[in-house]
Amino acid sequence: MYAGASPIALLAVKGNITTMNESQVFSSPQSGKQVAALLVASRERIAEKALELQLSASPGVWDRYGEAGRAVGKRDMGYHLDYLVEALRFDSPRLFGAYVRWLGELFPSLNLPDHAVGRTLEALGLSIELVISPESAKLPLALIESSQTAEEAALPGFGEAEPLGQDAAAYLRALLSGDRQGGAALVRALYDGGMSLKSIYLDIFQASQREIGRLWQTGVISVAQEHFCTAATQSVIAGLYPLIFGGRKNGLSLVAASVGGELHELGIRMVADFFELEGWSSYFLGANTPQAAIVAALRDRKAQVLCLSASIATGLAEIESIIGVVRDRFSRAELKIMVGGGPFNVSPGLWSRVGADGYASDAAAAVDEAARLLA
Ligand code: B12
Repeated sequence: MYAGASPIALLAVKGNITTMNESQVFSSPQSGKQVAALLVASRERIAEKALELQLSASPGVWDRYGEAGRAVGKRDMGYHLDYLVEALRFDSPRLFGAYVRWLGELFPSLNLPDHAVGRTLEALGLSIELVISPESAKLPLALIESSQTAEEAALPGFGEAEPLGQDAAAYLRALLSGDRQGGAALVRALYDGGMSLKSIYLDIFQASQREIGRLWQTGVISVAQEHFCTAATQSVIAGLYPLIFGGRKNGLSLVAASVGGELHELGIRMVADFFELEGWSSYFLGANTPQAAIVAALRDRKAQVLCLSASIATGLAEIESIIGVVRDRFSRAELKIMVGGGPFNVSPGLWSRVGADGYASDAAAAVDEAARLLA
């Protein structure tokens, strides 16, 4: 799709378009948040222009993809821009670096050549410069450039999976062959054989879900298989609930949710279940939860802790927003707010920049962090 777009061709195209847009005047913003707002306001134009640059730089290459290919190309440019915006908004070059690394793993499965990521970012950078002015574009261009350094490329990206243990591999094999009962039986056998529920969650469910992500990203399994496996694991987890719920309570209560727009819910569900195992009363709201519902739940449950999850960086602004809303209604002394999920795992310190009190990399660490915050 991107083959044939040479940097020289892109520069030539840039020359033409710069002349066309010279009349645009924007102020020169200081902060990442301000530049992010400019990019959001011009999202459509930037995506359109970036695609145009790519098409002009490689004439003929895109013809075979037709209008549908053009629409997909523009949509994807929008996604790249969204990640850049979040990295700017939260002052996290690491976030965009991880995204670019993730693209590098995704593109080969779409049969795109090695240089496709670089060319895509180049077109995006030029387009930003043209649409929002060279002065305002300095920060995003620096971010794009830094995302391609060898140092960034060596850091972990999104969704990287650890090598699977034997049991997790067997569980995943069962699910990928469509055998949900087999997967459930295997988990039951592991439990009866002495594996703790926490190990089952982290070493079997979490490990296999992350591997599923990698298999989807690299084009090995279909979206249907990913959906099936996720649904199957949710039902296997539900089968374990008699072992988890109904134990002694410690009088503490938490609300756990994925924020609006965020459809991933298994990670935050696991977090809620680990609290439950430690005697907390958990109130798990699932995916895509509206702000008002979170506030109401906190009030009804008299919760001491709120756990918010984001698996994709585009949920970060919503996390920051709901934290602001909650802070207006509950004092820091009465409620602690914790965040977690993929973006927080790849970008150290991001948790504090969205306004949270704490963060943990997995469900086990989440319970410890809550205890530390309440102590
Ligand atoms: C299943 C899945 C989906 C399902 C989710 C269904 C569901 N009911 O949950 C569906 C199909 C909806 C989905 C959609 C998408 N997905 Co998806 N998905 C996954 C997958 C394969 C598994 C998620 C999961 O269950 N993980 C297992 C849990 C246990 O891990 P976890 O979430 O990290 O949670 C642990 C910790 O992070 C931490 N934690 C999590 N939350 C919190 C909160 C607090 C407070 C604390 C303290 C800790 C904490 O504790 C958890 C337990 O230990 C992941 C792969 C992966 N690596 O996770 C991709 C993945 C997250 N998805 C990905 C993508 C790209 C998407 C889509 C954009 C795809 C698309 N083009 O539409 C959409 C986005 C939808 C949206 N708006 O949210 C990418 C994200 C990469 C990136 N660049 O950001 C991943 C990484 C896949 C990949 N390898 O490429 N997805």
